[in-house]
Amino acid sequence: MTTPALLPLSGRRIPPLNLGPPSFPHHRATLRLSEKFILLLILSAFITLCFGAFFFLPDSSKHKRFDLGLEDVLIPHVDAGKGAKNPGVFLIHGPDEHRHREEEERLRNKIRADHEKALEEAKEKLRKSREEIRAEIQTEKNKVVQEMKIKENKPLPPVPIPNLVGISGGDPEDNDIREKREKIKEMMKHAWDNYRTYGWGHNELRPIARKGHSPNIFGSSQMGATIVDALDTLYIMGLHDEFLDGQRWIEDNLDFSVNSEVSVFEVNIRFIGGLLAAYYLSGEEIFKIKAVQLAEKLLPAFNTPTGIPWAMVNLKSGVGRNWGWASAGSSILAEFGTLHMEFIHLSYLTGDLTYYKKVMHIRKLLQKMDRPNGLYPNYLNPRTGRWGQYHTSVGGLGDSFYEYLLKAWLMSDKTDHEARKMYDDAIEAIEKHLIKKSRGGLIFIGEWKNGHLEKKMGHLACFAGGMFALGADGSRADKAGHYLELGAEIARTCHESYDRTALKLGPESFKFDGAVEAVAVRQAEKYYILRPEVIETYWYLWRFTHDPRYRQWGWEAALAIEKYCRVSGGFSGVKDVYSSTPTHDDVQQSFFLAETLKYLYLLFSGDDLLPLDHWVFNTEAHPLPVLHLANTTLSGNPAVR
Ligand code: DMJ
Repeated sequence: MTTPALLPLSGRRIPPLNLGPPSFPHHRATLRLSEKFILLLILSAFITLCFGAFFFLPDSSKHKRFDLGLEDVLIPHVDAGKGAKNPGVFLIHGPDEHRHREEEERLRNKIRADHEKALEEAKEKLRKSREEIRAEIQTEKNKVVQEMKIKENKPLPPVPIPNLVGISGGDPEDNDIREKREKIKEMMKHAWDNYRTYGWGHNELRPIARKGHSPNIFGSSQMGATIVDALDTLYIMGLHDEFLDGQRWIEDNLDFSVNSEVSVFEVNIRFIGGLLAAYYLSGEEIFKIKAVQLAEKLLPAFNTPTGIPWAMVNLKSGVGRNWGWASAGSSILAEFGTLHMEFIHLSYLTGDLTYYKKVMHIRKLLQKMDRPNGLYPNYLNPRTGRWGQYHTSVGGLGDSFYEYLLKAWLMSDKTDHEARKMYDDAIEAIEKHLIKKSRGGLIFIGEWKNGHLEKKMGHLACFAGGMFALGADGSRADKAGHYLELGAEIARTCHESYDRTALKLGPESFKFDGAVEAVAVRQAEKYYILRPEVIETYWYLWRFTHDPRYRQWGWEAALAIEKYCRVSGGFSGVKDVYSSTPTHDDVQQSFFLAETLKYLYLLFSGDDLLPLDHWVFNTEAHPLPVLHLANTTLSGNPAVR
């Protein structure tokens, strides 16, 4: 869970994209191709000639020499040494000479015939009209495209679909709760319908300008990020027409063969995660096929000296690189450490262990490394395999790495003990060095920078309340109660960060400095961009405790979003949560539909909707089923047994 959308990127410009079905070169390009084609033919005739000549040339090692212009032929003769002035080379006459002349003649004729044939073919091509040549080229190209399509749409091997429990329902018995849930559904409709009207196919929506929007994490192409991210929320809310609409767009338009440089992490959590969840919920093969096609496009990012992937990859060329702002050319912990869940599912569904191996390689590498104070720094150089700056955080740049360790264990039906141990060790170190109590009694998670604790907590770090609660069961030394309590404390602190603002919406980050507690100080930290983490934590705490305060806090947040972020063209972030007259940032983030509204909907649903012992939510709130597999063998999948 990082904030690359908000961080400066090295400003390389990306050329505009050519979308839609595979395109063919326009007229001028085709003419150039035909000319090249003719030249090639002539060249091939020439090469044939040379090849023939070369093939039948005398072998110099044996001093064989054909002088095609002479009557006499000089060839070696094994018996011809005695009395010779020049041993090894003799003039040959008689029956031998006759046989050699015949042989020579035969070879000459063959070379001549081959040569003439090649020239004839070239002339034949030259006689053809430009149109005919163009048509031939086109036919060849169509054939190649056709073959590629057949390959791309090849059905994937059938695998046993895990037990899918609770993909609908969750109707609350209580009237008041049912009404609240309906209200959240209406908010989802408002966000979706406006995106449908004004931003369809674009990655996100500008609800005030009423047009499409695309942050740089999705590159320069229109990949319909909001559609893919929103699908499973639409599904569980029972918005089936909208779901089908999205499915049709994906079938007809979602194309990954584009010259676009995207964030590997963001595309993984939003697109692959979204497509996999949509596949599991609906059973529609197209989502699985698209997820696998996209994953193939991400794989070149792993071609680094260490196997730690680049942050970005060009989907067409496969060229990868890192963010310009990252310490010493490093990759980011929360990015390369947040691939595990999706990649394990890809291996499960395809029977191809490539994905599994990529993420396990990352894990093994991290396991071997020294960690200052037991903490994982946020930066790792993919060329040298060394840590960059010693900055550790449970918020941006670090967050979802810890989340995925815990969820790898849960998703493996609690058999991936290695992941659980790494999680437990990491959390112990975090608790020791990063988690503190403020003067006013609020528990917060600070950030560790070069041996110094910064008493600042990001909105992103608020997800950790839910993570601690989720990881309580199964924790070391019977500390379940402790971790559930810690989760509740984080939820309380994050609620305070909302409650101490004019809009009752939380700032991007807040400080604990002297008299200042849970409040943003710098102007640049006062915005709220429809983020989900605090509501996510309320939901997990609700599921584990059923304490009504979490529903109450969630409802407060929903009302504030409705009041200050809703505009007639959708929902927008706000620039200053401490100002009672908010200015909008005019972006409806795709995670608002994927996460914020989904967690709110689940908060007002019964626990039978997507129960946590059967489903694990990826960091973008896309539910993936628990796989009942052995830790390292993926033995549930017959294709890889
Ligand atoms: C989401 O894309 C994911 O939750 C990610 O892990 C972090 N940031 C956003 C939401 O704030």
